[in-house]
Amino acid sequence: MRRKNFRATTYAVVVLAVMFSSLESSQARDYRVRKKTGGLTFDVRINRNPPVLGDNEIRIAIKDAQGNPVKGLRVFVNYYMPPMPGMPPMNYNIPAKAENTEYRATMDLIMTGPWNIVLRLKYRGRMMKIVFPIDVR
Ligand SMILES: [Cu+2]
Repeated sequence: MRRKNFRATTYAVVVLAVMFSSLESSQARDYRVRKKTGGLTFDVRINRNPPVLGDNEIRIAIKDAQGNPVKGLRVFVNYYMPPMPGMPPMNYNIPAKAENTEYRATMDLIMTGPWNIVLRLKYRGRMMKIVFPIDVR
């Protein structure tokens, strides 16, 4: 797997890709995941598709069973690479900031390959967890 010092090359490729796809909306480029649990619907977007080395912004919209945005939660984003032989653990936990009807955070993904994303929050006294894998390029 490539390490972070290949980041400049990755950026150059991304810049070119963006130039050639400038007619697409930014939404079309988002990496999207929808999950439901405990009566809530989570619409998750990552602003890189596929997710890339370096900073990736994650936005989480949470709606109740009536479709109303759920505000005022404390949402935490945990992102980690499964343990691999010969690699230091890569496991990060950051709070998401509430912004309008969404929660936002920036993940610094420091290696290509498989990562897991775990969103954690408490809703009406219950701990909730959403988990999904991503493949960082
Ligand atoms: Cu690894």
